[in-house]
Amino acid sequence: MRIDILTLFPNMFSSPLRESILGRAVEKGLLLIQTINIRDFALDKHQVVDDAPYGGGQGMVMKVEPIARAIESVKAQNPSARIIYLTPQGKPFDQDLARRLSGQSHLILLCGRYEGVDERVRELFIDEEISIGDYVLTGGELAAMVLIDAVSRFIPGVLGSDRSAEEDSFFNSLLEYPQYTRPVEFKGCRVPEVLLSGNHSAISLWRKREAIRRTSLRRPDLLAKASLTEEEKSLSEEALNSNDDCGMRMKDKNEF
Ligand code: 4FV
Repeated sequence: MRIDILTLFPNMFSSPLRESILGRAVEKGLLLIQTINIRDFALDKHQVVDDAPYGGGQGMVMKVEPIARAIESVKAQNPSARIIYLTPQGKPFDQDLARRLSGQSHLILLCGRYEGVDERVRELFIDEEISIGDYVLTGGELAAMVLIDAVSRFIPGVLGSDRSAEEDSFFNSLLEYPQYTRPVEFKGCRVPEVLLSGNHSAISLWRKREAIRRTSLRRPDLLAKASLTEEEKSLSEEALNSNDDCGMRMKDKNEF
């Protein structure tokens, strides 16, 4: 996948895209990421990229011309590239949207700053607006990184050969089941016996039940979206009444 990032702060992307899984994906050529500084497309002597809002009000607005030139420079190379603007006014980003975007060959991500971009950028150029959450960031750059990370995991070869993003949390929109590794006992908390049993059908049943229980306790909104089989539905009732969470006995946390 090719991703062009339009930003006023290209250096923000250097290290996150050089480390670990994403860094290796770039090295392996599975991800072609280019940052483009919008200020390079402000042709006046002072390379001005923002201005005061018409109608008054606080803050500044990003000017349409530098952004238009930057977008046209990339679209000239590939007219079919899909342009995404990261904004709190966009559709909520989630695993399904990440999976869908991973089917695109070329994304252009526009990162806003200040109060955002001139409305004509949206009207003339933007294909899709996406929000990573209902809070206000200082810029769209971190949102772009979140999107790149989540989408890249669906690209074959980005996750280790045996791993596919299809097995993750939110697979079937359920939260993940509890994970354990050595030591088998810590501060009186012992790994659930079933996980030590080697009985794989019992283990997957336990994991399914735990995923449903955790989802129904923490994110009932997700459970409503999950397509559960009758057996799974009965599991959720049963799961709600059982609880072998060692920590739970220690202190009540998280379940609100
Ligand atoms: C944001 C979000 C976000 C708004 C004003 C940048 C900031 C500033 N982007 N999901 N939440 N953007 O807060 O995507 O221009």
